Amino acid sequence: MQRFVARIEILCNAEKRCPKSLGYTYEKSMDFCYLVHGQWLNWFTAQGVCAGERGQLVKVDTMEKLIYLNSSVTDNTKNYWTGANDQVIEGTFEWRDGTVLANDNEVWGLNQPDDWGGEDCCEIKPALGWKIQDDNCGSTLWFICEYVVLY
Ligand SMILES: [Ca+2]
Ligand SMILES: [Ca+2]
Repeated sequence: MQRFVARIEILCNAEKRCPKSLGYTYEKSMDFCYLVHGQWLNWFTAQGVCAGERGQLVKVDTMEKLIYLNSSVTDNTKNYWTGANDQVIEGTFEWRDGTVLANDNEVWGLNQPDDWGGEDCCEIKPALGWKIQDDNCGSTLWFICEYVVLY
């Protein structure tokens, strides 16, 4: 019973734990805490910035979350790093938590992923219908961090 009560308290505090002082926004419907960074960084450096904020590059594995993010990322001239990458196994895109982004997930843009010229990191690309594609990890893009509540 003690453990159950503690768990409920932590869940209720998820919003409170979202670091709004760093500029993060909390979206209650998805229990989602995120920040769009307007800095041009390669994927690795961007992931490091997110980790420094106790987060990770954003996980966007549902259309609901992609559409929500697109409504808050209004600059359609920028592409935005997400966490998915196939650096470990070519063609298998994983998020930071080890889950896989299936190649038939509807968040992928048309004809993506295509590994064009060796692309291992995924971005949200407005010019591609606001969907996801793989890009060169060394490209410098804006990026989105997701705060991870550690239970
Ligand atoms: Ca690749
Ligand atoms: Ca691509």
